[in-house]
This record gives sequence, C-alpha cells and structure tokens, in this order.
Amino acid sequence: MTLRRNLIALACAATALGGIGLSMSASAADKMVLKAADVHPAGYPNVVAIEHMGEKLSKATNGRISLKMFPGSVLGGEKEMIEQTQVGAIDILRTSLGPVGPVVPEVNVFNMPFVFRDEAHMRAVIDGPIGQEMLDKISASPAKLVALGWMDGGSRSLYTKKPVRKPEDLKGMKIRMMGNPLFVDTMNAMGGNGISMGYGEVFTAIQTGVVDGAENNPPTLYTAHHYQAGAKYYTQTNHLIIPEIFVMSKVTWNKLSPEDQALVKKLAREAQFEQRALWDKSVADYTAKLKAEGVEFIKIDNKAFYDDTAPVRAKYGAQFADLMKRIEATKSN
Ligand code: BDP
Repeated sequence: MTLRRNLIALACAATALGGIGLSMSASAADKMVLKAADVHPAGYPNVVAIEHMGEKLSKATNGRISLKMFPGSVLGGEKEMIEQTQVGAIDILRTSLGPVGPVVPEVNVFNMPFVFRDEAHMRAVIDGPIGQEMLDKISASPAKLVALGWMDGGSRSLYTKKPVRKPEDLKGMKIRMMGNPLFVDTMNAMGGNGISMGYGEVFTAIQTGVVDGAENNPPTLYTAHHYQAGAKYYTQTNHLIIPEIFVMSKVTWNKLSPEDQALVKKLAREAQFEQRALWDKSVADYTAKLKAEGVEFIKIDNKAFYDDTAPVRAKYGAQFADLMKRIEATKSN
C-alpha cells in the first residue's frame, strides 16, 4: 500500500518536474538573440551604435530579444555576410551600400561618383523622403533584406604608395575598389585601373604590390592599417560619398511580432543618429591619428576627377534620371 502510494507520489513529482522542464525550455525558445555583424572592429562608431540598439532592445523587452555583435569580419567578408543575412544566418548586418548594388540595383544611384555635392547634401537626402523611399525599395526587393536605417560612411578618398594630385598621376596604378562593377568603372574613369577585391584582402594586396593603393574614409584607413602596408599618401578626391545601411534578414524579421518590428524600427532610427554623432568625432580623431602616423593628406581641387567621371554618371544614372534630379534639388540642412 505504502509502496503504491510512494510510487504515485514519485510519478506526480516526475510529471511536475517534466512540466517545469517544458516550461523552462519554452521560455528559452521565446528568447531571441540576434546575431549582428560588421567588418569593422569593436569600438568603431557603427559597431557601437548597433550594440547600443541591442541594449535598448533587450531593456525594452525584458531580455526577450537581445543582440550579440560579431565585429571585425569574424563572420566573413561583406559580400559573404550579405549572403548570410539573406538566408537568415546573420540577423542584423551593417554594410556599405557598395556591395549591396549587385543585389539591389536600385541603390546604385547612391553609389555613383560625385552624386552628392558633399556630406551635408548626402545627409539631407538620406534623412528625407528619398532616403526613406530607398530603404523601402531595399525591403520590397527580392533580396530578403529589411533595411532598418542609414549610417554615415563619410567621403572616400584615394590612398596610394606614390602621391596623386591629378588623374594622369593614376596612370598604370592598380587601385582596389569594393565589389561592384560601378566602382571599377569609376576608378578607370579617374585615370587608374580599378581592381575589385574584398576588404579583408586589401592590406596584403598593398603590401605585396598586387595593388598600388585603395580608397576609403579616414576611420577605415586607420583601423584597417592600410597606411602601414605602404599607402601613405591620402589624396582628398572625395569621389564617393556612400551612405551605409544596417539591414535585418527578412527570415528574422518575419519571426517578429508587429509590435517588436515597430520597436526595432524606432530604435534603428535612434541608432542612425547616434552613429552620426560618433562618426563625426571619429573622423576628427582618426584624421589626427593618421597625420601623427605620418600619412600625408594631399589637398586638391577635385574638379578634374569630377569631370572625368561624367561618363560613369551618364552610364549608370540614365535609369535614375528623375531621382537624380530630385537628389540634386535637395537642399542641405
Ligand atoms: C568602409 C565601409 C565598409 C566596407 C569598406 C570597404 O564602412 O562597410 O566594407 O569600406 O572598402 O568604409 O570594403
């Protein structure tokens, strides 16, 4: 009798425990840890802004949704990470718009040389209706990416092993460009030979002479140490002012409730403006650091480069003629 009662008690306890086990795993399954990635290292403005967005997300959802950042290209190059985001292996990716062009051709209007007058003009465009339309176009495209917001990438200028002041100086020089045929055409029009290459390969390519230089903004030139590979002349061509974006995989987005989606969008807008403040500071900091490291900043009148790239704007811009007029008509704040 006693034995039977004990057995029943044991069975009840086991059921109860089993229940607890179940409910524990259910709540663990409800928790979502978003995998975020960036080619830039920890501490870079873009990385910091996304991490803060994750902290706010976690706070607002009582830890139900959190974010884990994988900086410094640990999950691959930008092209590969875009692919991983498309299939849902990465949840949130911060990327240049450059390598997004081959996946969502509509964004190439922002990837054209000298399409923006200056950075203030670019900001006015991305903060306004054109910027929102572009985010919507990316999200509506078949690329399986949801565009959450913009980030600043400043202006890209040339850095080379030998000084460059005019298009003729680039003759015979191989210059690394991001993976998008538009950029190879741009460099060829500027007088050099554009070579498409992943960001992670640039340091060694400069060092071994596979390329004679590359082009980027001061924070990237500094954090990627490309000047240490020998490219110490930084010519202020400012030929590309490419905004950057952060996107969520549509696979992940579709798992979120409408409320969570709205929360993510709200925090993304905040991240956009937080990054901008951090960005401005980092450009000033890294410019000073580059100069201290002996990088020579060469000031030039970039009109010759502007003129020489007119055929690229004509070739790629024809399909965006109306949009280009609206971009041109946008006044800087
Ligand atoms: C940096 C961008 C980064 C690109 C890199 C590049 O922030 O997204 O991957 O340039 O040149 O400025 O590939």
